[in-house]
Amino acid sequence: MGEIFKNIPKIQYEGPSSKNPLAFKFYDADREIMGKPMKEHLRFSMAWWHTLCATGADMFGVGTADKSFGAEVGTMEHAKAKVDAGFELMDKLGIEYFCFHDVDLVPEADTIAETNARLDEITDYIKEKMDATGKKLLWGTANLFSNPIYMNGAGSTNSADVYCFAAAQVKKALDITVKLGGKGYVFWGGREGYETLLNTDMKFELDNIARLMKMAVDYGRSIGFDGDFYIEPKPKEPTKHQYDFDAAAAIAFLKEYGLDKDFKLNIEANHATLAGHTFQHELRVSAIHGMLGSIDANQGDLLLGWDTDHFPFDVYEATMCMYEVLKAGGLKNGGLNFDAKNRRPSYTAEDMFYGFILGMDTFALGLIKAAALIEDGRIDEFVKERYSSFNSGIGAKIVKGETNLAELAEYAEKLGAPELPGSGRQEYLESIINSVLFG
Ligand code: XUL
Ligand code: CO
Repeated sequence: MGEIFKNIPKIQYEGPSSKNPLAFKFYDADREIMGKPMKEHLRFSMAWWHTLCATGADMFGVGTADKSFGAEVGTMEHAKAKVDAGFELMDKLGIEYFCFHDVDLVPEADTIAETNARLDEITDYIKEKMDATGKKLLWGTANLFSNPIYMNGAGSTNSADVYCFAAAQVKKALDITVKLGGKGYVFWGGREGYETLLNTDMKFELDNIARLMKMAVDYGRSIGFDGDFYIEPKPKEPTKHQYDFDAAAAIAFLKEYGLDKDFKLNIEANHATLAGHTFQHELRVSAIHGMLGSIDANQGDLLLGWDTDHFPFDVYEATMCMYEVLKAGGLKNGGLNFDAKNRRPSYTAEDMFYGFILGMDTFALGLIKAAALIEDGRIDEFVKERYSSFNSGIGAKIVKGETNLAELAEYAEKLGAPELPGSGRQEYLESIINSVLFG
């Protein structure tokens, strides 16, 4: 197969003053930030589904982008053409990782046996390309939401037969993830939830989802999967209420069912805002539980109420994301997966590259600015100082667990009334952010 993106050169770093649309302005892969090259902090990944499959079709119209890559859509030739296109795109952008759902790779057949045979064939082809180029699989997953059989969920379905079909897909997706050396396996429960409690046994569904995950862990470990399992929280869409609503709900679920040793979270920016949280909030919740695993790097449109999956553009958000990542000690097995797509009117091949250049530059800037914020130190210092009343005296006794309610009540009575707790200084802190970002 010859070159697919013929008018796109290898994208180079040209620096902030460059006006070349096909160049990086901020992403300089080998530049060291806090002792590590940018590319190792960021571990960018291409999402097979948006990049190689999605054409921009929506509820009101067909696709606008041609993703046939010179082959007939729905054939194995097309599946291979997508591999060729994906590896060329990763090479031209200097992206080292990719992620997929099983059915992103091949057209789903009428039987699971035939689909699996197709997956064997395509992953042989992908593996050859990986060996030749050094590209790596960040994570794999099974699509347990598109097929009509999953209308009532997969792990949460009311049908034992459908549950087994889901199990078969998870098993195969794990097989190919291991075959391709992936260090992550994602569960995104788009249809694991309910439309109405009038027909739903919530406890039973939660138990069954946990059983499926437990079996996935047992199977994965038995075939040598030594990476992380991830839950990717999302509050709604397509299902009205999804059980993995947000990071806190997902962590509570994992702990309740004893899955927290094998699972971490894959936090998606657009899912965070759909849950009524900031991206940073979801990252912080994950990090404080030691469960910040990987990130789906995108951005929602806050004026729209759904998962728009924009390529990231908001440097403030990217900065606070990378601030959390740096503070958490980095992403180990995880990375920044662009679960992002071009807008429907941006339908050309060039637009695909502009999307990634935008996202990669936004996160490069975020990384540079997050490191600058940490090195500046004023925010950390303020937060430390804000809780300093717990460093000594009665505060230290509380933290050490060396007191009780009666002693604290006696202390309060003696005090009469405490002073106000000190200004939160939000506006001052926000202006530090601006001066570090733009100073
Ligand atoms: C859907 C979504 C998924 C997951 C993988 O909102 O984010 O593509 O990332 O299933
Ligand atoms: Co996602």
